[in-house]
Amino acid sequence: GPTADPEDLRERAHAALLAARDRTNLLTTCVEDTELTAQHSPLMSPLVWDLAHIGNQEEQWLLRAVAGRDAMRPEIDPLYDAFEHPRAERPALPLLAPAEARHYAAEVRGRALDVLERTPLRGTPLTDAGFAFGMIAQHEQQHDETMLITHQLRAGPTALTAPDPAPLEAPFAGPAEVLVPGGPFTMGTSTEPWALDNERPAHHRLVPPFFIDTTPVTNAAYLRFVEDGGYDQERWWAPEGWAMVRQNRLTAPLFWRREGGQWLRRHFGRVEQVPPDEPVLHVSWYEADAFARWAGRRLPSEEEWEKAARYDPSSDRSMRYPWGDADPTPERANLGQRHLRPAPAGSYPAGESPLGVRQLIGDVWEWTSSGFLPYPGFAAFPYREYSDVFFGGDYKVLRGGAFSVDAVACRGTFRNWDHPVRRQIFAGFRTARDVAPCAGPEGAA
Ligand code: AVJ
Ligand code: FE
Repeated sequence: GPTADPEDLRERAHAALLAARDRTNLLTTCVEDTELTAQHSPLMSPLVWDLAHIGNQEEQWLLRAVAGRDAMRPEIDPLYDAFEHPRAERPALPLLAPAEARHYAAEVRGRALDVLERTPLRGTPLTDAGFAFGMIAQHEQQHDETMLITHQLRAGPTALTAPDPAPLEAPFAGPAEVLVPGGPFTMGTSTEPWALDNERPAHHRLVPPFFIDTTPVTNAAYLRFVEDGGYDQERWWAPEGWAMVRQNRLTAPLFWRREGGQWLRRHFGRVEQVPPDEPVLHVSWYEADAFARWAGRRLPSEEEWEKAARYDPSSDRSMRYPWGDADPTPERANLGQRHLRPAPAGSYPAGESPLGVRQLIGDVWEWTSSGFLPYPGFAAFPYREYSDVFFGGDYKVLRGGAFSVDAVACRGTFRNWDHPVRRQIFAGFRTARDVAPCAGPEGAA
């Protein structure tokens, strides 16, 4: 659970930094160096950019901001400033070569661990409870997830392997949806030591009662939408979503194709049948929104999602996770790239919420209906470019993390966001409805 003991937090920060670097090393050594500098997709940076950017952010925050050191290589800062160069242009920059990037990141890390050992973890906002160290471990893990997306987009045989999640022992037999009672709940946090600025502060929200799916929407369910002509019918789509479908001639989620009467998908370098029981993956917000409308339902709002994930009716309070305040474990959630895919819908009974909602944490990011906005009382910290500059833009909020997300960067309060057209991220969704049934064309439950 959360702790205020600085020595425990120092130990946690140390472990989180080492775990992030192990993952970074795996993602950047499992392919040849020539693959690190290649552009695998115009949507992504070359892997070697992420690697040096990880080191550069760590240098800026842990060596310069926390420890007051001078820049090691001031001339490279602009190359690794995400706002200076769009991803598509990064391969053409005079980037550090793979060996140099590794050396730079390792040198920064050696010094950062030294800073972690010597820094009192109370007294300044940046170092209180080890915040800056936790923030940098989360930042590295976020870029590790970004690099995992690049691996999924990369052509050729996969360079990564992991065991598949366990199959369901029996088909999930619980109810399809769960009623979340109306009333106030506490959204966001003011106590989670490493929560990022956009998760703060804790505040009350009044949420009317609603129904939410017990599990994420499966490939089998999504396929019914596809086969019902969902991508041919304007009526299910938001106007911008319909334009996206027409312009790009979309017929199914990213990486899917139909062949010989079967639906196949390319998943980490292998072609496989679309697994019917797995949560749907690689859909844009527009596709999630259209599916929900076709089903006579809607996406949950961000506050509905968080209430479903954190509210405990028996104690009338918000917990850190659906299962309580304890940290994630492999029994509770599919996180941390232990698997390279989501587990079948209905998995992880040990991770369910008090109301019985499953897989809110891990497996697939879940699109919500909400735009990315600050909470009342928001204060940008420690830099405006993490969250503040994105508020009110063309972004939708995603919640809950995915198999690709490390536990250090995943909480009941954690907020992710992306453009509603994005499909390469590890995103799926679940649906919701008002208690008074929506008058959907297919008829609500
Ligand atoms: C929170 C995932 C949207 O990757 O763009 C990484 C995280 N911010 N470096 C992103 C982030 C700065 C961010 N997301
Ligand atoms: Fe970054």
